[in-house]
Amino acid sequence: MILDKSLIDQHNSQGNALHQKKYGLLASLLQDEGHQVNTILERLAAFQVAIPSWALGTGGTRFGRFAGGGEPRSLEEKIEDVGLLHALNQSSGAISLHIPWDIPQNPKAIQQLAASFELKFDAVNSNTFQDQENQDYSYKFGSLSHTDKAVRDQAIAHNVEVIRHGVELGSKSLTIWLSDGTDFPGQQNFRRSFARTLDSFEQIYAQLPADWKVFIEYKPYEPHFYSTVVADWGSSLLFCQKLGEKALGLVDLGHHLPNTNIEQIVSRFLMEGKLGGFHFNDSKYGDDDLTVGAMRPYQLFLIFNELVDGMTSSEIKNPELSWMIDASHNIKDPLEDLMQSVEAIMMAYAQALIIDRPALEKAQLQNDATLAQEILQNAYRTDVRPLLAEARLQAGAALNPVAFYREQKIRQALIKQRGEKTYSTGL
Ligand code: AOS
Ligand code: ZN
Ligand code: ZN
Ligand code: ZN
Repeated sequence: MILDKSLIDQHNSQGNALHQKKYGLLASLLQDEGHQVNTILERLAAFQVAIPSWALGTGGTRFGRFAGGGEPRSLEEKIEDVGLLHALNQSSGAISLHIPWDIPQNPKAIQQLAASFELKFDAVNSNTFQDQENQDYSYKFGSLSHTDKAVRDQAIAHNVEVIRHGVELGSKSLTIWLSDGTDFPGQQNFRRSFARTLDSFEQIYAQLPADWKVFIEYKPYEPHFYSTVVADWGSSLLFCQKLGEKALGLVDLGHHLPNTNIEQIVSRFLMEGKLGGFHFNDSKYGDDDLTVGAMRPYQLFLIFNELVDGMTSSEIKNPELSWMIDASHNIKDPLEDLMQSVEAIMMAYAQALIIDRPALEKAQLQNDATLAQEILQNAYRTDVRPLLAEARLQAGAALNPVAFYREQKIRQALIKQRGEKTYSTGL
């Protein structure tokens, strides 16, 4: 589905008077506070969040899945959906693929299609958490950590194949989320599982092209309920440190036990130059994979506070980050959900950009906890949405992407084109 840009212009001119009122007020307040509004707008415009191919269809749970209608039926249609998102917000200029769900049959054509929407390929994801057809060995008892070398070799070969697909498309990184773990105490020896996994990681690492990175994602439980090999940021960092400079940690916001201080983890990774990127989502209980900002927007802001501090401090030497969403749920229109997620991420970023950092540092040195909180919350409680809207307006995107999407009845058009009962591959 190709969007007629003049429809966006029409939408924008209808909303422009109200927007200018809100934006003018905010811009002048920020200016008075000493912020360079144009610099903030430039940074927002440059910020791009990758969309996961598996979030374009409705997800599901082990209890069922409800098809949303008009879901993409192929890799091409997934790219078209992300292209549509990007046209609406100009902030979703990348897609993160998953192998084997997204094997490109004709990589050249796929690359051209993505380029026609100005999309790049972010990290490619491997999958050894499911058994695939025509596969020799099962991953029931693990993959890269398996006790049997033949199973490990098969999982290593899969990851190498994923790198090969990524190279064909111009991706520069591999994300490994290793589901391996145990369900019962005593089932495996922790130390030996770690050693076998490290050996497998090393073999994959050896196959990375010179300009590639590998992201090691951690998760404390699920699908296994007693232990996970890469359970936490400590394990991820350990693997990364042993592997070398191309190996970096990946923080999925849903992969922490309740009330974990994620912003401090982010700070630690940055301090070591070992933060690779994010899987943004939100949750109340566990790996809920809900819309970013739906539950804990303040936590997201505190994470961005660390990120902006890390990106602007000369003491931090961390490679450029991969900003990705990882979402999956049953009830929303996936495209609307992703627009909301991108907006929430941008909001947290914008709020972190307007923190009065010199004043915060001073308050910290003086141990003035009250003032430090005032400074953080002053930024957090600023409604920065007009800034995001202005950045979109200047980039030719829609002032209000969700409203535009509904006005234009885009989902209805997709259903007409693709059918009511479509199932996109994914979780
Ligand atoms: C699983 O819980 C992880 O979050 C993965 O990053 C991700 O959901 C998966 O790789 C998508 O297939
Ligand atoms: Zn994830
Ligand atoms: Zn998650
Ligand atoms: Zn997850």
